Amino acid sequence: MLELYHHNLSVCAQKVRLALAEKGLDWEDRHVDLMKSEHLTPEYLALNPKGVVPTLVHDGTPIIESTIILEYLEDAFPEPSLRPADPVERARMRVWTKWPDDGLHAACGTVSYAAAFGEQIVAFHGAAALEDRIANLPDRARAARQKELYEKGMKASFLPDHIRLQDKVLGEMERRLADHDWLAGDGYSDAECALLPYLWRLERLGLENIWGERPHVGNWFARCKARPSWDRAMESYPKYGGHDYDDDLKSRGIDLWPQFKAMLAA
Ligand SMILES: N[C@@H](CCC(=O)N[C@@H](CS)C(=O)NCC(=O)O)C(=O)O
Repeated sequence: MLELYHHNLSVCAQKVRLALAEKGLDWEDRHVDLMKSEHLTPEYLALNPKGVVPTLVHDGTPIIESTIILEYLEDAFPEPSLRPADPVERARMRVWTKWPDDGLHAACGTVSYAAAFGEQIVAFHGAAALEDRIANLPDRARAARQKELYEKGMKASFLPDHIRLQDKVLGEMERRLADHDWLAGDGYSDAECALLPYLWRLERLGLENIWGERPHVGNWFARCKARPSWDRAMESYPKYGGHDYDDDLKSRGIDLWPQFKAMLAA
């Protein structure tokens, strides 16, 4: 049996949900409410000492780290394969799947917290409970970033570098997709699973203009969204608590693109 401890909006969990959907695997839903700090309970930390989602539990054995979970799913359930057969293309796929672990994920977190999450988490917890939550995060570098984001929001010192990193990855993607249909090999692979959620996050924050002049990325994104896996893993996935982080931005008519655009131009 496969159980996925995850959160509906978590990009890392979305990577795994996409792979599960592409492979046609069924799984039991174990939703971890990050807002309510369920990822920091002793029970969850026993499964995932890093205190993050996702965790895949396969027949009782927990597997952590979304990139490693993607590899695990390939090893445990090889068909249909999400790994190119050719060794060079397989290496290329792994370079793409490494991006989130090499800074893209932290960059996405920064942009998301600055744009929407930070304000929502502060409002939900209040100052004192928030201090506790930050103090309990196992990853201290992440805790320091979150603290600054709660305090400074769009003025956080590392925000410009983090939007620039996302821009750089999109630039690499555009170069590859200019003469290939897929990021690696000749079909949808774990490279797609690993990067699609980051584009969706940018889109949901109203920042899709970041690939406005990158038509090949835009076409690839549209093609990936047209696959049945997208709907199953992403779009029609249930909202927990009845609302999403971007509802607020939309209902308040907030457009953050001009500020991010200025950071990219600086
Ligand atoms: N390297 C980890 C990162 C996991 C991660 O950062 N998950 C986020 C959600 S996307 C999380 O659990 N955040 C909780 C928090 O920041 O307190 C992975 O790829 O699984």
